[in-house]
Amino acid sequence: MFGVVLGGSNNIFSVECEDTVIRQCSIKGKKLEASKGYYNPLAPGDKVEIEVDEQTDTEGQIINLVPRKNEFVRWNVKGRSPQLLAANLDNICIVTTPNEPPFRPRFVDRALAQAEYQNIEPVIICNKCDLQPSCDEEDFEERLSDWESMGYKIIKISAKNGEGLEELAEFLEDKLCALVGQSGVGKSSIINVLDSTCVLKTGSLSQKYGRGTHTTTKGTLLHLTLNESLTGGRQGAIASIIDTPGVRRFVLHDITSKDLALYFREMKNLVGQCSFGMSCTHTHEAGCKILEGVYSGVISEDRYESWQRICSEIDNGTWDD
Ligand SMILES: Nc1nc2c(ncn2[C@@H]2O[C@H](COP(=O)(O)OP(=O)(O)O)[C@@H](O)[C@H]2O)c(=O)[nH]1
Ligand SMILES: [Mg+2]
Repeated sequence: MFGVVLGGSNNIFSVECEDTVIRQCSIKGKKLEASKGYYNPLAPGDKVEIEVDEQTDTEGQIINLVPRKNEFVRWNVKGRSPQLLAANLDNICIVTTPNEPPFRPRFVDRALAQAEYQNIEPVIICNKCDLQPSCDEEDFEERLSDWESMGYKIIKISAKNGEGLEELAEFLEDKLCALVGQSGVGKSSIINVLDSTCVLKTGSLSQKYGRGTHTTTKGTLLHLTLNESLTGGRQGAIASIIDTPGVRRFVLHDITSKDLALYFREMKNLVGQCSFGMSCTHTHEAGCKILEGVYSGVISEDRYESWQRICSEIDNGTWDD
C-alpha cells in the first residue's frame, strides 16, 4: 500500500494511505537508504510504501521511500545535519512581513537561493500588509520590486484583514506547497484563514524579542478546503499545504560561497562571463560582469550586499537572523 507522509516524529509517522485511512507507521528495520545523513528520515510530502498491520489496520510499517520529485532542505545548526522540511513540492512559499517580526530580506534571499538550488519555484508571500514596515517604506517597496523584477511572484496579503487572500487561494489551489518563514510571520494564521475549519495554534509575539514563539515544532501536511468566500463561491476547492517548523534562521545547505551566485537569479547568467572566467570572485576584478551589473543598476545593491553577506556566512559558519 502506498501513502503520503503527513507528519510525525523521527519514529512514528502519520501516513495517509491510498484507501484514505491515516495510519501511524514506524520505519521497518534499518534506516531508509535515501535518508542517511539527514536530521530526519522523512518529511511531509514524502511518498512511501507501507505494510499494513493486519491486527489493527490503523498502524503499519514503512518499507520503502518513493524517489522524491524534489526536496526542500535547510541546515539544522543544532542538529549539525541537513533537515528535510518538505518533499515533492509544486512551490515554496517564502513568508515574510513588513513588521512584527521586522522585515528580514536576507532570510528571503537565503530561502530563495536554497529553492533555486533545489529547483523548486519559490513565491514570496508578504503577510501582515496591514502593518507599517519596520524600515523605510521606500526601501521595503524597493526590495519587493527587486524580487518581482527577477521574475519572482509576490503575493501581498493580510491574514488579519483579508487583503490578497483570493489571489493566494487561486495560486495554491490544486497544488502542494510549503510555507517557510521565521516564527511569527503568520504561517499558521494564513492556513486558518484559508480554511476556516482549520484551527491551528498561533503564537503571540514575544514582547521582549519581537519574535514569534516556536508554536509549530514539526512540519505537517494539511489538505485545506478553501473558503468559498475566497473562490468566488465555488465549493470544494482544495489546496495542500505544509506548515514547516518555526525557524529563527534559515541556514543554507550544500551551497558553497563559490557557487552562490548561480542561485541568485539575476547573477546566474553572468557567472563565467567575467574576464577572469570562473576564477572571478566578483569582489574587485576588472571586467567582472557582476560588478558591472551592480554599477549599471541591473543588479540591485541590496542583493549584491546580500550575496556578499551570505558568502561570508557560508565561509565563517556564522549566521544572522
Ligand atoms: N497584524 C497582523 N498580525 C498577524 C497577521 N497574521 C498573523 N498575525 C499575528 O502574528 C502572530 C504570529 O502568527 P502565527 O500564525 O502563529 O505565526 P507562525 O509562527 O508563522 O505560524 C499571531 O499573534 C497572529 O495573530 C496579519 O496579517 N496582520
Ligand atoms: Mg505556526
